[in-house]
Amino acid sequence: MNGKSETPNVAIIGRPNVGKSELFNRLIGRKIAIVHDQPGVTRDRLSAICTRGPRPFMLWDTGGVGGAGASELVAQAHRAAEDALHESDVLLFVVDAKQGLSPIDLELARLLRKSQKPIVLVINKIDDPKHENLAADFASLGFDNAVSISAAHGRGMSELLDAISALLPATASEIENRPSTIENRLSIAIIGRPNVGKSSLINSITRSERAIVSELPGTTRDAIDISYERDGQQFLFIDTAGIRRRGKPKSSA
Ligand SMILES: Nc1nc2c(ncn2[C@@H]2O[C@H](COP(=O)(O)OP(=O)(O)OP(=O)(O)O)[C@@H](O)[C@H]2O)c(=O)[nH]1
Ligand SMILES: [Mg+2]
Repeated sequence: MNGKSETPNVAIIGRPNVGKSELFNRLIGRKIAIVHDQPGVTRDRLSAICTRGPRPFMLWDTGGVGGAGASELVAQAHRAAEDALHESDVLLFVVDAKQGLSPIDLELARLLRKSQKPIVLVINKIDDPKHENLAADFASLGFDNAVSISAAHGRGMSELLDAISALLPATASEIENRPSTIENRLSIAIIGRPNVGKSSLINSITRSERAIVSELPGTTRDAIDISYERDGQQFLFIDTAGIRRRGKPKSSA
């Protein structure tokens, strides 16, 4: 994360297993982050530009905060979330409607408020309009901006994108200013013919040894930036659409 780019930063924060990575993937439109039914899966900071809303922003997935255990992994996830919190323009505080309000949510709400950043309370796992009443549980958290969503089913995404763009700072400008200015960031463009496995290559790098493979929906149509941080080194992978020979008829990217 950086203070130099004009692309605003939006961080997804919440306790483990609430669906942060699922939301990240949904908003980016690609299955980049690992989604798994087990808390503490996300460890590294992962980000990509979200262009689905009225204004582009850099979206950050973070590790769950408040997980049990004191392993180095847990500590690492906490640090990443903390950094994301401090360096973001808008925070998406994700809670799990199926689980209901937990003491960790209360603690996190207090912590996030202290940051004085604009916050959207994102009440996830409301897969069906019938379950909309589950959101009431979180009213006591007292956030002005709250959106009920289902990251898994894509419910509530346009409401969420509207809420985010209403809170983005005025100085944010266009995607041309994407953070290639970050010092020490290694930018790596992945180029090749269609279907040779460019996206899978990036995925396997960012997923590291914990790879859980899901099929990528569709093909890459535009270049997409995927920021990745590991052991303090920042990488920017630029996934490009496949390059075809000239003159060949093309139906899609
Ligand atoms: N029913 C339902 N399940 C969801 C939804 N979003 C996520 N899940 C499930 O919740 C579990 C955790 O999802 P993740 O996205 O990995 O959660 P996370 O918050 O990133 O977890 P950590 O990275 O471990 O902190 C997975 O089994 C998902 O399939 C949703 O909208 N509805
Ligand atoms: Mg995760």
